[in-house]
Amino acid sequence: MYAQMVDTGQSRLPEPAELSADERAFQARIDADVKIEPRDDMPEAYRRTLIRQIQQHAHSEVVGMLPEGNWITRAPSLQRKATLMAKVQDEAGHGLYLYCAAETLGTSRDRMIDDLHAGRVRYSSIFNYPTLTWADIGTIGWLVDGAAIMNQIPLCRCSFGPYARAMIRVCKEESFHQRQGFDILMTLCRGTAEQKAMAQDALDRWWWPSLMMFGPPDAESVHSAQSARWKIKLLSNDELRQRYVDQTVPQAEYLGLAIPDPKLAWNGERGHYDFGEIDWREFHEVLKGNGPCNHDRIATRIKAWEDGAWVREAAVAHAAKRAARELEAA
Ligand code: FAQ
Repeated sequence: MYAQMVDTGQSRLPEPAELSADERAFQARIDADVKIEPRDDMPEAYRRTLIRQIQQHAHSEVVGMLPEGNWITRAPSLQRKATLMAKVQDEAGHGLYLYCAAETLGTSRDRMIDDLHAGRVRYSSIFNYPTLTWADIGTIGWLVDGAAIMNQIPLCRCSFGPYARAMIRVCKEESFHQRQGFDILMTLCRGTAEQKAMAQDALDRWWWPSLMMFGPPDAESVHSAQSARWKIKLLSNDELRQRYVDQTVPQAEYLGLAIPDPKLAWNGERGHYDFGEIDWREFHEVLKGNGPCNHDRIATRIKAWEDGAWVREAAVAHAAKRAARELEAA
């Protein structure tokens, strides 16, 4: 039995001798890089950790449509509008794959949505910030999708099969999103002084929240040790954040924009950029629901869900009629 497997949320991991035979056998499969599939036997804590993370990820994709959707009617050209619409639709698709992946673990879409609306589960902190100008749309593509790709590429190799497979397609699409964002910023940075200032202002507001996307520092990350052992997390929050800074700084230089961090400096000894202290109080406030847009985001999602009830009811009624017709024909 797996009953003794420790839950996540504790820093000390059990020694191999403390694990039951089933737990040791499960860990051996993980260590041998065998993918875990939905019908496989698995510890309850592994299942719960994945449901938590995958549904948080799914909710992030769907709530993440809101700040960008806000600009579809105001995109500066037909081409930009078409591209942004395609991107926002892609995010809905990512939510769909992820909800499906979570459902294979025994939860339901209705339950996950209910938990989101009741504030019982999280979505990424980044989507609680407002999109004030068109440059914010470029910056979300460049920085937010850039951070999402950095985090998700390792997830393509994570131990749970449906999550790993979903991530392959998601990462391909995120890569296109990142390029469309960078392209918007290139246009603005090569434009008038006012356009360049708009791009700099957007970078100033989104830089620090994008670093927070990777989660708390490793020393304070409650789930990391166990998730790493189970190969749900292949790189730590801090490792991914460092890689992201190293990758993004030259891109900002190419755009001619300044990263808003006076402590940012190349450290030749480490072979990485040093960067300033993140304001973790702000992160925790956003997680507590006190970010600039938390209330608005959830209220908008609830309204969309309620307004769409008739579509779901019609689909169910249609499926029932079709099933009845097929039964009659049989
Ligand atoms: N926001 O112990 P850890 C995207 C919570 S997709 C909110 O380190 P873990 C696409 C964490 O849940 C972006 N909460 O946790 C797009 C936990 O609380 P809990 C989403 C956060 O799970 C682009 C607590 O803090 N990506 O952007 C955040 O091991 C553009 C302790 O943290 C994913 O979800 C945060 N930033 O590591 C869409 C990727 N960070 O649950 C539209 C998959 C931490 O105990 C437009 N997820 N927390 O109540 C992951 O890789 C992990 O879950 C982490 C957190 C790395 C996010």
